[in-house]
Amino acid sequence: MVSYIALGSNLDNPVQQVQQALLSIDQLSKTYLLAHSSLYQSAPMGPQDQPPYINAVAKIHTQLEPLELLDKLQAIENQQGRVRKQHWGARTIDLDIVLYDHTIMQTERLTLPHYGAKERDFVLLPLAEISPELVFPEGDSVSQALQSCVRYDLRKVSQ
Ligand code: ROI
Repeated sequence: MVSYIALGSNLDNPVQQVQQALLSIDQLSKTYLLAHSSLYQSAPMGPQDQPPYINAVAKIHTQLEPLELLDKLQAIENQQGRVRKQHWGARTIDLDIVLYDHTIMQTERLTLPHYGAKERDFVLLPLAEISPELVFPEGDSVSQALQSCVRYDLRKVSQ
C-alpha cells in the first residue's frame, strides 16, 4: 500500500530530527521510502511560546498494516526522545499517518485520513509537492484543500 507520513519537529535541531526520521522510516521492514518533500519551516499551531517547526511529508510503500505502521512510527518517535508533555507543546519528532491507501477508519488509536491534515498548509503543501494529483478518499483534491487551509507562514528550508 502507498501511505503518506507527516513529519514535524521543533526541538533539538529539528532539521536533523526530520532527516533522521526519514532514514529510520526508509529502514523499516516491509517498507520503502518512495519520495519525500522539501523541508519547510512553519509557525507553531497551538501555543505560541514554542519554537518554529520543521515539517515535511514522506511517501512510502509498505506491506505493514495501518496499526503495525503506527507502532513502528511511535517506536521511531521514542528512539528520538519524544516525550509527551504539554498538549500541542514542543516535540523532538512527531510522525503522523496522513493517508494509508484509500483507507477510511476511526479507532481510538488511529483516524484515517488524519483528522487535521486537510486544514494545515504544513501538511498540504509538502504533500502537493510530491503528489500534486493526489485525491483524498472523500473525493476532494490536495490542491482544493490547499486553497482553503489555515496558513502557518511556510518557508522552504532545504530540498
Ligand atoms: N505546528 C506546526 N507548525 N507544525 C507541526 O508539525 C505541529 N505539530 C503539532 C502542533 C503542536 C499541533 N503544532 C504544530 O503537533
